[in-house]
Amino acid sequence: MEKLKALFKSKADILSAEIKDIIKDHGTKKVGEVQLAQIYQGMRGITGMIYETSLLDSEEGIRFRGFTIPELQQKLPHAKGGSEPLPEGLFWLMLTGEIPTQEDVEALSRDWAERGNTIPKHVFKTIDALPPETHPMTLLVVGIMALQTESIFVKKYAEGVNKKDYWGITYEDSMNLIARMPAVASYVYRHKYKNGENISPDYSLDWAGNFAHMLGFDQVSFKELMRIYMTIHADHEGGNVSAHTTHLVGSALSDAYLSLAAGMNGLAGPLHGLANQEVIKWIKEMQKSIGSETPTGEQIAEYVQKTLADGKVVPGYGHAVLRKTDPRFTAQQEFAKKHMPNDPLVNTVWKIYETVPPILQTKAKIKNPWPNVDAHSGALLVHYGMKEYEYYTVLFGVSRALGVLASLCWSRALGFPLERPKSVTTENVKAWLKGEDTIWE
Ligand code: CMX
Repeated sequence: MEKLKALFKSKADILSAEIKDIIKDHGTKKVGEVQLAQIYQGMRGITGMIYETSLLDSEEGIRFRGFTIPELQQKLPHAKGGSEPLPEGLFWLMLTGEIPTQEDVEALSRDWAERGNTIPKHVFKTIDALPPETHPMTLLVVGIMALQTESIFVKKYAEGVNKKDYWGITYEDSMNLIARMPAVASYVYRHKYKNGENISPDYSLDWAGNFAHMLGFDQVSFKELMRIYMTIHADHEGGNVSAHTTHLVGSALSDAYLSLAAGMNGLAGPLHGLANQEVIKWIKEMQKSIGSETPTGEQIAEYVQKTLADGKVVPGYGHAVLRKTDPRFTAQQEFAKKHMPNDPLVNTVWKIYETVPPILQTKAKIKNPWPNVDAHSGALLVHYGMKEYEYYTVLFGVSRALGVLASLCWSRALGFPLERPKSVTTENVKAWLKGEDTIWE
């Protein structure tokens, strides 16, 4: 058994035993109260799941196994000559809780390169069969679904596998799927925007570097961008739509392919990952409406007011949990300061950052006026010439696969059961308010 798999199993066995004791000794402890409004309003603030790979603090943002993004930039191994963390290292960390060595990460790069090299032809044919106007996220999901023919979990389950072994076949499916995501995602890009002229993989590169290469962007700093991009978008604890959906669908013992595809469909919503395309679309529309590529703060403020008056959201701003500037936004801003400080679109993103929060702060109902991860990413991509903004969520998706599939491995290793919360009707609520229904008591 390879080192990562064996280490994961040993960690999972320890945690599994600890969880059994926690439930035995403390399983009846109350962990909070739920208000009626929370049930109607998207279950905000209700803790309802265990998710080991990352944890979100509303003030300081995401920590992956306790490490902040700046800490990951410092501690995770880098590519030769680079300074951004390799996403392979983050995956290792999420799966084991340990920072890997350079050697570990290089071995994982090679492992993913080998696994990524074998994609059946029908996957590409299935993508080809869809009409040209198909959204790239739909193409990605269709590609993942077509890959499901390769699921080891499905084959072993049909043969009658012992439930103690679910973890291993979920791990194999997850590793294979992650390894193949860059090839499928870059196929989607080249198919839709570059006349189907595909670029052969260069498996001497790391996972993100090879992805950049297959997309057709071979600049050294674009590869660095992909490394940090794939790292910071990977995970955001368990309750966000893509993570929670993957977890929920996986709890039915749907394999990694089915579960990730479901999560990706959630990521494709404009209030979640699709916001990254919406940000650039919104900026382009603003520039057009104002008649300037470099609008002033006042012009931006006026356009924001118009967006709000039209009953639309300002994309890239606000968050269900965060209450400060998203550190993933800050990481991208730092990258831009280093690589493209004078880029006009990037400068506009920074001007929007100065302008939008004070306006949103005046709207009491908006709980977080600060930018999230999606407010910055598009401008970085445009800088390198990737202007097809409908594609941006696919990049987010490739990265998100790392976190949600690492978590899926944990869920199977810890033997988590089918997820099945209770729901009630408003008739129940009304009857309960009148004292005629005791459904919660
Ligand atoms: N612009 C305008 N209105 C906003 C807003 C924004 N950026 N953010 C929140 N609001 C509004 C909400 O629509 C809601 O209005 P209603 O009561 O009329 O429905 C109200 O403020 C309260 O919302 P909230 O409690 O502050 O935020 P939610 O937890 O309900 O929603 C989010 C969070 C992200 C969906 C919301 O802030 C939003 O729509 N932002 C813009 C879209 C976006 O950037 N999404 C990406 C998030 C990151 C990611 O997952 O990729």
